[in-house]
Amino acid sequence: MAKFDEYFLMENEDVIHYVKEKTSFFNENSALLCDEIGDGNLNYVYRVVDQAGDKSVIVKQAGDTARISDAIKLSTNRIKIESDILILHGKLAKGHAPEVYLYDNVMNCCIMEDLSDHTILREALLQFETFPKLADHISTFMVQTLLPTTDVVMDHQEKKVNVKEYMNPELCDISEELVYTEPFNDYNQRNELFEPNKEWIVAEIYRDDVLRLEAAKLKFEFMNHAQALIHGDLHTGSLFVTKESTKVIDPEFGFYGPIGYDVGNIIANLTFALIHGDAYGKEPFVDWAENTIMEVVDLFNKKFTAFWDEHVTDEMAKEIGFKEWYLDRVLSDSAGVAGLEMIRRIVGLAKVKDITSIEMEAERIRAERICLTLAKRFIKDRDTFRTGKDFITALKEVMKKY
Ligand code: SR1
Ligand code: MG
Repeated sequence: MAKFDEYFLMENEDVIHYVKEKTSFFNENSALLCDEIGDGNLNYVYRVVDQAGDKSVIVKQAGDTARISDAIKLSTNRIKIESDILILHGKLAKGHAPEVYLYDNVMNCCIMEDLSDHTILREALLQFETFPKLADHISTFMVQTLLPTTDVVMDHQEKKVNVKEYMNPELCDISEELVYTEPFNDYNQRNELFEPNKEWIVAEIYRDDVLRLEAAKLKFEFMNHAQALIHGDLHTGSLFVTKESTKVIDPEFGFYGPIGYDVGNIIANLTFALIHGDAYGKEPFVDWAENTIMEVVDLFNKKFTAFWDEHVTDEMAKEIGFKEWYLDRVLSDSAGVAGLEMIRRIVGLAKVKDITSIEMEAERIRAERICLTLAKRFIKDRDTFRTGKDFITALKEVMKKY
């Protein structure tokens, strides 16, 4: 039996042989180097580089447990979902997804374009770098990948086939637990609270009955609203950027869910970057982040409306007022999800560096309290957030309070 006819978790050397055997990307005799470069929670990511030339590829392989914990058992099928969605995103939002060269359902891996001329957005934001085209790019990406996969635009029978195709029960379960449940009750006892904020969080999050009820409503929205094929994990660690280009990676959490899940994740993670900038007194960066959040929401609204007008196919969706009603719901969900993401990244297991890297204790206490207070408003008052200004006004009011 040939080496790659049966699944095993590869080491660096295996990955080099694998790429040579499965592709003609490199010359037969090229001296290749391979490094594990992944810092994600679930998969193993390798970069294979030709030492002589400037060619390189990325190999991503799924293990049967999460990279961060053997206790989290996962189906290796997630790489199929990821590859399929990346290919679809490449078609729907041209230039905003890496090219997939090969998907392998035996080794549960895919080989894709190396984006090493780009940097991970979260890392760049932590250095207070700014990206003038980010809001334009990410709003285009969301509208062009989300709306075409809804019943508004797509043939309804094909859409139902897609809903089945993209069932992603195990990864959805991670989000249902980590985003929608544990931050509110710690029932799996794996939340990690920043000690100086512990009592405050217990009082403000665990003991807020109204908040927990609204989170429960949003949880069932996430599980039961097969609205569009969403990315499912659209945070700043899933974006690769240069000043001129934005590429979206890692759609392994993709499934048919509410559009607001993607929009809300972007809003929340840009807010983390802003709060991090504020903690370090980086005013120009904070101004840029504020404008970017505002533009993301406003451009999303504008492009969503234009795309709808041009592409709507469902006869009832053409009724006067329906588009506005539908978009209002998307925006409420987006605000609600932004709030949930902000709570879970501070209270729950999976944190973000934007907050954990704040070294001065007083600043971290303040940053967490700003995020959590704002998050509660996003969730409880989610029906009042419609424009970029609505989000930024709330943010400024909360920041002033602390
Ligand atoms: C166990 S996975 C933890 C988190 O990492 C992923 O990027 C998702 O955001 C998930 O919730
Ligand atoms: Mg990821």
